[in-house]
Amino acid sequence: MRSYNFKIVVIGDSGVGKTSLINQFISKKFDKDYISTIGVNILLKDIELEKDQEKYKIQMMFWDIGGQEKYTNVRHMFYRGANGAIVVYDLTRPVTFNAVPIFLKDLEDTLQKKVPFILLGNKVDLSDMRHITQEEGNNLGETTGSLAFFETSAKTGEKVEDSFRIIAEACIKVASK
Ligand code: G3D
Ligand code: MG
Repeated sequence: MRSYNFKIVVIGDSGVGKTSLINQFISKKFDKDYISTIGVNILLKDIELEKDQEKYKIQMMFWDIGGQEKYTNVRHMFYRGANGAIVVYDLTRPVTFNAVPIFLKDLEDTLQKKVPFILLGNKVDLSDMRHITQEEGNNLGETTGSLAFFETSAKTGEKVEDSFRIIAEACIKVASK
C-alpha cells in the first residue's frame, strides 16, 4: 500500500463554514498551542482510497485559517507547501461568492503554480436564504478550473464526504505523476 501526506488549505471568506466543514469531516485535532499563536488550525484525517487497482493510505492535513487572513505574511505561510485546496463560499451571501477568484489568485500567486482545488457552495440547507444558484456555482467552478463543484452543508453533512474524497484523489494523481 502506498502512503501519502497531503496538505490541503481551506480558504474562503470568514463565516462561510470552513471550520464547520472540516469538523464534519475529520477525526483528530492537534497542536492547539501552535494554532493559537499563528491563528491557524491544523486537523488530521487518515483515509484509505483505492484507485486504478492500487490501495492508498493518505493522511490529509487540513489547514484552517482563523482570523489572520488580512496579514500577508500569515497567508503566505499558510499556503506554503499546499498540495490542494478547498475553496468555500456561502450560497446565501453573494459577497463570499465574488471573493472566490480573489482567494484563488492569492493562492496561486503565492505558490507560483496551480494546485488542484474543489469549489464548495456551502449552507445548502438554508434553501430559503439562497442567493447563488447551483448553475452560477457550476459556472464559477468551470471558469476557475476547479476539479469539481458541490453544494454542501456542514450542518447536515450533505456532500461533505464526497467532496473531500475528490480532493484526496486529485492529490494522488498529481503526486504519482
Ligand atoms: P468559517 O470557519 O469559514 O469562518 P464557520 O465559518 O465554520 O465558523 O461557520 C460560520 C457560521 O456558519 C457558524 O454559525 C456555523 O455554525 C454556520 N454554518 C457553517 N456551515 C453551515 C451550514 O452548512 N449550514 C448552516 N445552516 N450553517 C452553517 P455561528 O452561528 O456559530 O456563527
Ligand atoms: Mg473558521
